[in-house]
Amino acid sequence: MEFEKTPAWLDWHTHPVKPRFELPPGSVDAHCHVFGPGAQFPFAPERKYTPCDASAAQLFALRDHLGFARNVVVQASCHGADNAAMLDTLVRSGGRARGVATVRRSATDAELKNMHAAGVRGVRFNFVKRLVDFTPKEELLEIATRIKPLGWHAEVYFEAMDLPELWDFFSALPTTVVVDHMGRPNVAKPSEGPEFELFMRFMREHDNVWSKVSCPERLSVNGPKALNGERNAYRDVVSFARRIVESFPERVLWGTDWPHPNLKDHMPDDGLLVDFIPHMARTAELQRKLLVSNPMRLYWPEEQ
Ligand code: 0GY
Repeated sequence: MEFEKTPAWLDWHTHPVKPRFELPPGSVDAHCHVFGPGAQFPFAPERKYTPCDASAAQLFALRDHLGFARNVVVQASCHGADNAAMLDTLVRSGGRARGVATVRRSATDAELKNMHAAGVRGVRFNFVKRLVDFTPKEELLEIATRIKPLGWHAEVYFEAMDLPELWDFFSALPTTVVVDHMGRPNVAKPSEGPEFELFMRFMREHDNVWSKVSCPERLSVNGPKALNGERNAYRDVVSFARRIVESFPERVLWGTDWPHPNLKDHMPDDGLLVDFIPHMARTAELQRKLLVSNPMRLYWPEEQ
């Protein structure tokens, strides 16, 4: 099928530099996506955007170029609940990728079992209104209850202003809960202020909650961009990410978010994005937890 990209869509960077930061051996890029290719894996009719293609082979080439050992491929909303492109990536990876799926109430136990065999270890619940239609919370809770015996977790995507409304629902989830992109703080506000403090309290009071300290390129308001050799990018995001990494070192994950859906302003150089890591995780010990031991514990527990 032929697809036309959303107007002003920004394609991923084709020639990222080599990061200067040396990733610890066995590092996991724990948040990335594949898009199609649309001709092979059509985008979902209910999608809110139409991306460029970003294939499994292109993801693996980036993994090798940057120096990651493994990937976690998160189902992108443009594929709805058709997980075929993501599952195909897991199978092609030869065990070097695990996945987070979108699952509807209608999924059968056999489908969940097949996804598990392919490498899925979580479901994603998306509350960002520009990306998905509303799903009733009781349906999500039912799904979370069904995936718990498989040892899967729930990954949740929401914006900071919606945390108060979602707090009780998240508290009721019976699994590990992974929050995307630090709960999307407004970094124009202080990292010690009430909005971000609420997120910190949420993590403090729920020891099953983890955070991806990812997407500085999406959150930054006025920091320098990871382009043109800038290895100290997105400085306005650093204090937020550092606070989480240093407060909850055992419950943080990092990912590139390649191929970076829906960026409006610029497309980062993924090599320079990797150089953001040592600004938030300042010691070798914190870096090893963030990039190796935490993602291995969550996505490859059988290797522990
Ligand atoms: C991300 C962020 C975004 C998109 C999606 O599934 C998606 O379409 O996650 C976004 O637009 O903020 O995590 O990739």
